[in-house]
Amino acid sequence: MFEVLGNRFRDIFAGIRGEVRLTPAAVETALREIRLALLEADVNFKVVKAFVARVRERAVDRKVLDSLTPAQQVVGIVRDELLALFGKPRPALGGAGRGPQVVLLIGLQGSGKTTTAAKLAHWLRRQGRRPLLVSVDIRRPAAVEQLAVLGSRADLAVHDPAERESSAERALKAVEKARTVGFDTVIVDTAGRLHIDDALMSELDEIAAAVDPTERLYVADAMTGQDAVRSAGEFHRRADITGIILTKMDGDARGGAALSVVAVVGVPIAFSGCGERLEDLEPFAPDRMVSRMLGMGDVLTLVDRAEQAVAEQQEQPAGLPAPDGDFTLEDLRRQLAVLGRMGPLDQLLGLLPGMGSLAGGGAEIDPRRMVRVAAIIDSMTREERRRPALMNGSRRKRVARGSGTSVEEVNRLLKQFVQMRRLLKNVRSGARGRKLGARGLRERLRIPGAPGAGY
Ligand SMILES: Nc1nc2c(ncn2[C@@H]2O[C@H](COP(=O)(O)OP(=O)(O)OP(=O)(O)O)[C@@H](O)[C@H]2O)c(=O)[nH]1
Ligand SMILES: [Mg+2]
Repeated sequence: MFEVLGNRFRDIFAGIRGEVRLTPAAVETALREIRLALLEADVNFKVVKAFVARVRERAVDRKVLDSLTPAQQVVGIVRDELLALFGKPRPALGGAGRGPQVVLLIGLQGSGKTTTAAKLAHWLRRQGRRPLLVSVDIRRPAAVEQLAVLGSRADLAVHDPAERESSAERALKAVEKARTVGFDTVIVDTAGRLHIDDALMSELDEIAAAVDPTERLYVADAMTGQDAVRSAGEFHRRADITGIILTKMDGDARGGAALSVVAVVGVPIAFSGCGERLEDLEPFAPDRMVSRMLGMGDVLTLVDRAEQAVAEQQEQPAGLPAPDGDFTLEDLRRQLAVLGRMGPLDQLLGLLPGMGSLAGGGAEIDPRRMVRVAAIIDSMTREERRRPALMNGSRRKRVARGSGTSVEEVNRLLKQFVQMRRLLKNVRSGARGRKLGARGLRERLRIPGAPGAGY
């Protein structure tokens, strides 16, 4: 997400870091590069033009000029203006009125409506809400079933009557059911079309007339860049939308749709989808997007995800701390479980400041290897996990047999664990942690299961 821009901005800011004063010439050079970077990222050209003009106007303002270093000044202005591109922040979902809230998801074929419907229900449930899903896509034979399968896999309620009814009837019955059973939100997944045409519009009109939606969210595939912006705009002209959900942000290195759509269409982005899993939907957070874009990482997102993963973990309490309060294999085991819930490691690395460039460097963790490491730890006794020094030859053999791995693998894990623990001690004491930097940390802290870690 935003890798292209992130890299370019980093270079641009590095280029002016050495300047003592921000001369008009230096400003112009930076602006030219910013303009190119945005165009390369597939940002709408009118948006780019206005953006550059605003940054120029502010960058030559003398008062600001003297109080900051040139690089800081430009970063600050670019940051503000990028934020402005996303418009005013909006609540992820509009507040509920009387009766169940109805969220209509609309968009072109394959944009991710059905996936997003399930993700949204999952997200709402996490907020303590009671969502009900309904597909009104009666055109494509497998569409209704697709949502039913997604829903049942995650134990989400889906309204799926056997009767043959029109789209509007299906939606209306779902809302009635929500009212009687006590669901507070109905998410309506609609049929996609290749183009926005009259048939689509009249079908949506009918559904909207039947259920009076609180939100009409346009689901757009971010990977289609300016096409997504155009279709959202066209749609908004024909029928008002209240928000946009940008999907497949994970596959969109450029970010052109995200940066243009609010300015062009005039409707805020409500959520962004960044993967195929249910968890991969986030309320759109402009400030996080911008810090990610500026190569400053996104520690907030990382912390949130970590907290969420920990909260979800339904394991028994950690037990007593190890005798010396040290990092133990039990801690490592818990961390593996948490990591597994947080998503692919390369994605997570991208969220850490300075780690962005590493993320593309093949730091993927093979989940199967992580499973083996977990199996090894699981095969140890509690005492062994807390005092790995107990692991003599015969214990290692037993654990290898019990976990279906080999003695070599057990040896390797124990060795890495000792290294990890040493490193953590250093980091905690603060002596080396600061100096080590991202690369040093990664080299030293070989995460079990990562390539090059020997597993
Ligand atoms: N990588 C990635 N894939 C996604 C995301 N959202 C949806 N997809 C994938 O996009 C494809 C289409 O998703 P659907 O949810 O079926 O799209 P739809 O809009 O309901 O499609 P129609 O009902 O045919 O109009 C599926 O393979 C999804 O897994 C996302 O955020 N990231
Ligand atoms: Mg669908």
